[in-house]
Amino acid sequence: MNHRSGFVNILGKPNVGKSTIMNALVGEKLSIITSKAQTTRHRIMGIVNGDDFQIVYSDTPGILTPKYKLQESMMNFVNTALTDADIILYVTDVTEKDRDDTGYAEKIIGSGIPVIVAVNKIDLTNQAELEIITAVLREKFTEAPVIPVSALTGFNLDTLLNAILSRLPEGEPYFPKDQLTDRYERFFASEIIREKILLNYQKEIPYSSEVEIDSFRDEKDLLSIRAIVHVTRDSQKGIVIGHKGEKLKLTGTQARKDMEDFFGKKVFLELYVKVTKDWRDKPQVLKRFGYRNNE
Ligand SMILES: Nc1nc2c(ncn2[C@@H]2O[C@H](COP(=O)(O)OP(=O)(O)OP(=O)(O)O)[C@@H](O)[C@H]2O)c(=O)[nH]1
Ligand SMILES: [Mg+2]
Repeated sequence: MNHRSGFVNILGKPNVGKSTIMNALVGEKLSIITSKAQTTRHRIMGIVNGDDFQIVYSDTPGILTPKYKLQESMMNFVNTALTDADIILYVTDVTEKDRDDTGYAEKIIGSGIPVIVAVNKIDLTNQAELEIITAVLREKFTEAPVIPVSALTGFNLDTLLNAILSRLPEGEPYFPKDQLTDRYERFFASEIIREKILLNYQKEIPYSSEVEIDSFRDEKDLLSIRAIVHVTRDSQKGIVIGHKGEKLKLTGTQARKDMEDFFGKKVFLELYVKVTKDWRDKPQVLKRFGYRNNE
């Protein structure tokens, strides 16, 4: 049989479990996961190889109506992913209420690209409810298989994988077969820190924070990393640092432990907090942080 290969772009509203699904399908924690919406801000590739296939997944930010430039850039990642997919894996979950207040499902259907719909988090519902949800989706996505899954328990991910494989176009691999992702170590280091910020802080702090890796030195037995947490306003700096620096210290310790697992090495991590006023709306700063905007 000929070799097959293609881009499977994972799209859907925030918090439905896109990143959890990609990590489960790839078998590595490439994307950070939290219970807060808008955890993913970039497009992150995860590559899975078989003897006769290569699947290039792209995890993307959740679809939303942008309110500031950072979110515009997040939606640019989504829009590109809509145009360069061989297969769109549209993820929804059993708790998503208004299934399409952005009108994006229509855009996906109208793209003419083969779609697979995954209904995630079925561990949170029962058969009767699930049947109602899938019926509504089948009515909307008439050409697409609608596959109930639980990324958390792994339930039915094999069916999802088979649906992907059966639609994968013929072609040579796009990436070397030992390559796992398109991102560098620095990116994963910054994301691991951001995950802990999402976890440890409430209200606007997670949405106002960005992590920049200031230096990343690989010293044989030790990774030495210095990172800056950028916040948008003066008042946020103290909150991030916390009383006697305890909160930032906790965040750093948690991040360091995860990094040691991820990189398989001892890590020395220094964290600083800096106010970079309104960074979320400044094109030059956003560019430095790895976001693109259509200007
Ligand atoms: N119960 C249950 N929870 C899940 C499942 N899959 C993901 N979650 C949880 O749902 C939350 C969101 O998961 P993510 O994978 O970060 O969702 P996302 O769609 O990537 O979210 P954004 O990046 O914000 O767009 C996390 O708390 C996950 O643990 C599932 O199958 N069952
Ligand atoms: Mg995500």
